[in-house]
Amino acid sequence: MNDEKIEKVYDSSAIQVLEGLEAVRKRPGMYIGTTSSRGLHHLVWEIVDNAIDEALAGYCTHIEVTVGKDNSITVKDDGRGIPVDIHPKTGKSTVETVYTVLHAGGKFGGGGYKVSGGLHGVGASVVNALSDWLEVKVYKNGNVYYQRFSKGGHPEDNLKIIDKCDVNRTGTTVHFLPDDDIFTETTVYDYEILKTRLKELAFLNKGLRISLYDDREADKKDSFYYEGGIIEYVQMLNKNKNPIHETIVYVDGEDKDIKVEVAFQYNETYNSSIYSFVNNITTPEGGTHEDGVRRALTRILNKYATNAGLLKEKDDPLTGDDVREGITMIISIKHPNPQFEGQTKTKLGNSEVRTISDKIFSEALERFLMENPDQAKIIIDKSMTASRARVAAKKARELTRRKGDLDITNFYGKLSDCKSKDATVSEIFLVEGDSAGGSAIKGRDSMTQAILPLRGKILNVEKARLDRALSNEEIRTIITAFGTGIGEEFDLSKLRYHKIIIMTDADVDGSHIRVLLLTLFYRFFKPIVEAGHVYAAQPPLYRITHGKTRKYVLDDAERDEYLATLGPNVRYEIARMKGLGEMDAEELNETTMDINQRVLRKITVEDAISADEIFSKLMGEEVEPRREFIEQNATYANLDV
Ligand code: 1YM
Repeated sequence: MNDEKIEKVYDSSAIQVLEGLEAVRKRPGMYIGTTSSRGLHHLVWEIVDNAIDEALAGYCTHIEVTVGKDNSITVKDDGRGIPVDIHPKTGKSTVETVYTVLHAGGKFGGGGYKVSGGLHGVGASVVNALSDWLEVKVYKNGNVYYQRFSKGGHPEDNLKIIDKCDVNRTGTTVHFLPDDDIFTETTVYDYEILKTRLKELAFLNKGLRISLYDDREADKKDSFYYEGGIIEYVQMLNKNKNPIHETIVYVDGEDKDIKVEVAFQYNETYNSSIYSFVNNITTPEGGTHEDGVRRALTRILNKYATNAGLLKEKDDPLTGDDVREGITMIISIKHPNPQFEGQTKTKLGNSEVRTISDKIFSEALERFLMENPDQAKIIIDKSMTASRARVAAKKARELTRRKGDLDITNFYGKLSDCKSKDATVSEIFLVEGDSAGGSAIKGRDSMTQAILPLRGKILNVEKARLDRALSNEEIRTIITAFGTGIGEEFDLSKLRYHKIIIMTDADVDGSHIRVLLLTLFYRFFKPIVEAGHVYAAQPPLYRITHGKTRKYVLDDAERDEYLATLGPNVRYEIARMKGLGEMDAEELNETTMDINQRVLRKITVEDAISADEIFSKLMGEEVEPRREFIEQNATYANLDV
C-alpha cells in the first residue's frame, strides 16, 4: 500500500519516460518502419550507429557484433563508454537517459554531432522499447557499470558498478533480445544481411575494424578492415570488370563541416556504377552530392580533352553519359545536418553540397589528370569511344522507334498481344521456346495476357554496348513490345504491361535465359525492375492426383507438406512435371498462367550494389567468378535479392 503511493508521488518523471517508450511499442512502424525482418535488423543498425559515431569522433577502433544462440544481439565497442554521470535534465545516469528517453541520442553529452543514423535514426531508446530485455555495460574509470532493462525498457535497477577493470579499458557493450510480441513475423537474424551491411560500413569508415560472430553456428565469423576505405571498395567492385587504368583516383576534402570523399576507376564494361552515401546511408536517388561530382566530372574531362588536343573543335563535347561509361565510383559525404527528399527520402537536398562537392572533386581530378597523362588519355579515349557509340546508338534507336523502319510483320508475327489496352491489368509472358510459346498462346486469357515466345539467344548485354544490343532481333522486339523506349527516351509511364513475366524451364538452360533477361532489364530498364513490374513464373515440379483432385506443387517440401494432409488411407499418384514445352495448353494455364492458381515470384532489387556485383560476376568476361558463383548458388535463388 505504502510502496505504491511513494512510487506514484516521486517517480512521475519516470512514468512519463515509460509512456514515451510505450508509444514506440504501440506504433513500432513509426519508429523503425516495419516489424518484419527488416525492422528486426534495424535494431542492430541503431546500436551499431552509436558505435560508428564514436569511431567517427576518433575514439573507437573496433566494433564487434555477435548473434547469440537465442538470436539476441551483442554490440561491443572500444570507445569512451557512454557517460555514467547523473544527467542534469533527468536526474538519472546518462546511460539510463540515453536508453529510456526518446530521441536522446546526440542531444546529450558534450559537443560533437551525431553524423550516422538510418532513415529512422531514432536511437537506442527505441531498441530498448522493442526488446524483451536489454543490458548495457560501460567500461570506464577502472569500473564496469551495468544496467538491465526489461519488457519494453523498464529499468530493473539503477546503473551500478558490478566489477573493476583495467583503468585503460574503455568501451560500451549492449546486449538485447528483440521482443517476439513485437516482431511476430520473425525473430531470426540473417547472417548474410548483417555481413553485407557491416562490410559496407567498414568500407565507408576506413581504418575501423568491424567483426561479426554467430554463436548459432560453430566457427562462423567475419572481420572487415579497410585501410584504404572506399578505394578498396572500388577495387572490389571492379574486380571482375577489368579496370582499364592503374590508379584508383581518390579525393578527400572538407569544407564548412562537410566531409567529401570520392573514389573511382574506369573498367571495360559499358555501364556506370555510381554509388553515393550520406553519413553512411546509401542514397540511391542521388542528390546534390552526386550532382556536384557528376557535373565536375563532365566539365573537367571536356576541359582536359580540349586542352590536350584530344577533343577537336569539330567533335561534339563529351556528354555526362559518355564520361560515365564504364566508371565505378563511390561518393561518400558526412554532413552534420542532412536534408533528405525524394520518393523514398533517399535523395540529398542540401543545396550548398552541390558547390562544395563540385569544388573539392574538380580540383583533385584536374591534378590527377595533369600528373598522370597516360591514364588521362586512356580515360578520355574511353569517353570518346562512348561518344561515337552514342551517335550510332541513336541511329539504331530510331529504328526501334519509327514504326516504318521496324519490320512490323515480323514483330506482330512474334507478339500475340492482349486485347486490353489498360496497362495496369495487362501482362506479358516472355516464354522460352516456340512450343511452350504455342501452348501459352492457346492457354492464355487473351483479354489481359500477351505472349512473346523467345526463339533466338538473348544477347548478353553485360558484354555489349547499347548500339550492339539494339541490333539484336530479340531485344528489339522486347523493347518495342514494352513501349517505354530506351536510353534518354525511356519513359516508365508508357510501359504497356504492368506485369512482365519471365517463363522459363526450371533447368540450367532456363535459368541461363532468365539471367540474360534479368541482365537486360537491370542494365537497360532498371526503373521497370525497381517499380516491381518484373516476375518469374514458377512452373510446378510435381502433380499429385487423388480421386478427382489434381494438385500441383512447386518443390519437394511442398509435396511432402501436401501428402501429409492426405492421411494414411488415401491412394494418390505423383507425376514429375515435364518442361514447359511438353505441357499442353490446359496444363500450362492451370499451373503457371491462371491468375487464381499460379505462383509468381517478384524480382526486386533491394540492394543495387549486390545486384551489380552478381551480374558482373555472372555475365562478365571472366569465367572463374561465374563458375564459383554458380557452384555456390546452384539454385539461383539468391539472385532475387
Ligand atoms: C554498442 C553501442 O553506444 N557507444 C558509445 C555511445 C556514446 C559515447 C561513446 C559517448 C559519446 C559522447 C561522449 C559524446 C554515447 N554517448 C551519448 C551521450 N555503443 C555505444 N560510445 N562520451 C561517450 O557524444 O559526447 C549518447 S551515445 F548522449 F551520452 F553522450
